[in-house]
Amino acid sequence: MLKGMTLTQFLLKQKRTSSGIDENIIGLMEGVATIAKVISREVSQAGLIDLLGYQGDINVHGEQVQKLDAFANTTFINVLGSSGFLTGMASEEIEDFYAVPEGTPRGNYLLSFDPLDGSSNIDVNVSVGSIFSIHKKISSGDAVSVTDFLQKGRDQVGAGYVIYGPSTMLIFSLGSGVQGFTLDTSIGEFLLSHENIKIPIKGKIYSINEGYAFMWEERIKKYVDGAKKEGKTLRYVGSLVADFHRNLLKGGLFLYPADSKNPQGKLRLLYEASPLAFIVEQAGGAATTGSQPILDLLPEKLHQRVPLIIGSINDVKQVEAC
Ligand code: P6P
Repeated sequence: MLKGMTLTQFLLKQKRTSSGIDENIIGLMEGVATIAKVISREVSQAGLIDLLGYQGDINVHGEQVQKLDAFANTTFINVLGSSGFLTGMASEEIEDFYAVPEGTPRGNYLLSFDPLDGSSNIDVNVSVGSIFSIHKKISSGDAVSVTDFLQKGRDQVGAGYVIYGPSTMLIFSLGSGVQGFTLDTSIGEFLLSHENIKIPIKGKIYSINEGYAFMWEERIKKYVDGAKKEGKTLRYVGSLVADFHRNLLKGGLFLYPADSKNPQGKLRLLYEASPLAFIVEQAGGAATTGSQPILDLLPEKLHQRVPLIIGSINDVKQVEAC
């Protein structure tokens, strides 16, 4: 029984039993845990220290950047940028990738991340999250290149997310199952609370923004009609990490399909769909664009958008059968 184990104890145990876990990965995951603690502290205090409201900046996608988005992005860069575990980072908040400067300690890994997803929910105190994806550097030479980031999701070394909700949880996989750690704020430690998470093969929940029903393609309409007839219930927070996490634990399906407004879909492949697809497949679920597995896509651009249908494997198959 590993429950209650600290993140450090768990990672060191993993290192003993999994060849793919080296000191750099352990250091990287400990860095992510530190980032999660810092962002959790700020998110929980945001309303009090006037971090809310718009900073006035616009990010690469033309979206107004909430101050906490910027804070979260800076935290990732500050904690891991010169940690010696990474050669580069790609963030939703930065147009181009961040190359760890020459002369700074560099490791063999790359981190792609959405520092604070669902940030439009911050002002109304709804759960938000951070999502991260880890690849190994594949280009020759010491410097990182964009091709290092544009790797298939199936080649991720690890991936995970943090959900800043009633409790702060770190959910991740390094390729041997999915583990959930809950932050014990009284001692500042992430403790193993959800060991070897498996998503139910079928769920009673579907998550989609029904406000866009008039823009859906026919087969999405057909699936949703069928789901209603089956008596499934609709749960849609509007925060990807919150919707995904609920479905991971209880079973269900999240859909953000392409539609006439977003012909490529809205969600990003590199640091949203791909890491969550890695998690869900490790947990026995599935993730597809509607026509092919998310993890088999070869990204062409850092901020590439993709349709996302993800969750219980039988529910994903039901959509594909429509
Ligand atoms: P819509 C939040 O802005 C986000 O990126 C995801 O967290 C969430 O799943 C999605 O957008 C919600 O989008 O169009 O339904 O408001």
